[in-house]
Amino acid sequence: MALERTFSIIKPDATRRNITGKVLSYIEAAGLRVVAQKRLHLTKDQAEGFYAVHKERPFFNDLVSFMISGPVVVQVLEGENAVAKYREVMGATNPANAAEGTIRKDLAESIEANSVHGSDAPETAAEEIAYFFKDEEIVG
Ligand code: IDP
Repeated sequence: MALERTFSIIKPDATRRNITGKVLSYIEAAGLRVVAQKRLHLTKDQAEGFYAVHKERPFFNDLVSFMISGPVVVQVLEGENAVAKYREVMGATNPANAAEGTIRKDLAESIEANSVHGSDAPETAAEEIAYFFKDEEIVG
């Protein structure tokens, strides 16, 4: 199968607890490679733009506030079936429903502060990667 790329965010609850390396260990154990990575503090505009698809949802304002509450680590992950594989490694949105051994089951704090974001489809992945990275910043 061809290599695929997905977009990941290690969220502020994880940077606050200094467990970005722990999150990364799940990613690498799943056979995904980090081919681009940077730490940044999202602006309100960036966070609102990134989550624009959720702007009518009741949790939108809280989600944006949470995402700008501390630094994040944005990443491009590469591997076979990377989009679906990362969703599997992340686990369900609500850590209470996440499967054993997933990032969210083991590390997340709540349905909002759930430690990681991962693209939900290859098309979304391409858009999300382009939102944060230039082509030359991705080294496969
Ligand atoms: P996903 O991150 O598992 O793809 P989405 O439904 O796309 O889940 O939601 C985006 C993010 O919004 C979640 O990761 C979580 O941080 C937050 N979120 C989703 N549902 C709720 C909720 O019911 N209350 C608070 N925050 C939520």
